[in-house]
Amino acid sequence: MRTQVAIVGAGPSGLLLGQLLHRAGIEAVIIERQSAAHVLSRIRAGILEQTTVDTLHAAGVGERLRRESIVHDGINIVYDNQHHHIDVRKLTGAVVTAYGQTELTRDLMEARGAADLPTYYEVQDVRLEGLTSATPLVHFNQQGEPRRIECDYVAGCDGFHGVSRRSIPAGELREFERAYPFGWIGVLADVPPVSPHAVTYAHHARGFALCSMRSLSRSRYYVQCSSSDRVENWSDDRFWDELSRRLDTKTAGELITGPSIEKSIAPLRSYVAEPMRWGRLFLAGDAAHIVPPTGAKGLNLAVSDVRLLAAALVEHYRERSDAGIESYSSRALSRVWKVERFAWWATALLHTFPDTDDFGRRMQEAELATLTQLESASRGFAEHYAGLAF
Ligand code: RFL
Ligand code: PHB
Repeated sequence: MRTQVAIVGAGPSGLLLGQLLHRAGIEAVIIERQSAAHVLSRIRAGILEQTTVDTLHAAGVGERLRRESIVHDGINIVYDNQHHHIDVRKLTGAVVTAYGQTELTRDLMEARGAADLPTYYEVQDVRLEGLTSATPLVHFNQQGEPRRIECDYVAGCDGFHGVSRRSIPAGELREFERAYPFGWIGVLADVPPVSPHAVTYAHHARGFALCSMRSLSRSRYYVQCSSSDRVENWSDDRFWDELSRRLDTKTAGELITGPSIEKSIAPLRSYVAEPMRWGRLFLAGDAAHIVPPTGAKGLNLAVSDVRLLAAALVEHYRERSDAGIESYSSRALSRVWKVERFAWWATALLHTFPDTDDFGRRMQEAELATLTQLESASRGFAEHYAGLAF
């Protein structure tokens, strides 16, 4: 088959790119390694920046988001048994929105289905060819049948473990990485969130903890755990007990617990691949970069890449100008690195590191006090949390 843009991966990056291209009259085919049900079963992000929300509205998929999301004026920071509020709206004029990645993905899948756009799920053996030629090819198998897409461009939206980034020769790619000596164990439960009007980030000697939500009756909680830990080691009782110990007494007293409906461990990593374009292959979202989830930035960064990429492709097809294509990688990376810095800094601020000495611990406490007591520091945090301008 032939199309203009072949998109590898039907996560939020690939589906949003498909939707933006469709609205601009550009043809795209999406291929995805997993089933649609599997993609929808992955519990991940929950917090959207204003520009992400605006992009979803502009893409015509904002209706349910408008109805069901929860708008937050700010966030809470807990340490030393004290509860602080950073009023993001007052400090920046912007709000943040709680809406699950699962719901956003479902909205995009439904829009794609309603427009009858081609998506191939459960594909295998994806191979990219001719990426520096005028006619790249994407080979794959579906139900044992070999298939091939001829296209003008390939969008690698296939996440950190995808095939796209690995299709760039090693000598052409520079990789930057930082692994952290811990992960997060997350629990989803049908209980009302302990703080429905703001996500709560807690720093504690026992480790970081986070209280978030998917709706007014569904909560998402995380606690820092060892990177070699296993879900089987965490009964629901152990999880709720550990979470309570890391919160301030008042918040812990208000916590409503219940049976988990999902429990998983995520490793924490910072990673950037440069450049984000090689010939006619573009990388977008987690295929090009990973941030630790502390700043709630991964999905938002994926959306900002896709916005830039869609605009570059529209410029190419409508105006016959490749200026956007030529500058895609450098423009995307300039935003990526600032967000990487914020996520790395927030991770260092809020977690307990196994090898930190007494001096390091005092520095962390002083930094938390500065952040919550000095308005210029709170404002800097709020500006990053609400999302950097394009
Ligand atoms: P995805 O979501 O990984 O989707 C990639 C898709 O590509 C498919 N794929 C292939 N398809 C075809 N052929 C191949 N060879 C393929 N290889 C892979 C995969 O099956 C998959 O469907 O990447 P995408 O679209 O770039 O989206 C990125 C986001 O998913 C990610 O950045 C966020 O979830 C990160 N994140 C958060 N981001 C936020 O903005 N706010 C948050 O609050 C937030 N919380 C989180 C997070 C990530 C977490 N985990 C699990 C790492 C919380 C957690 C715990
Ligand atoms: C989430 O709701 O899953 C979530 C919220 C804030 C974060 C990370 C994850 O920083």
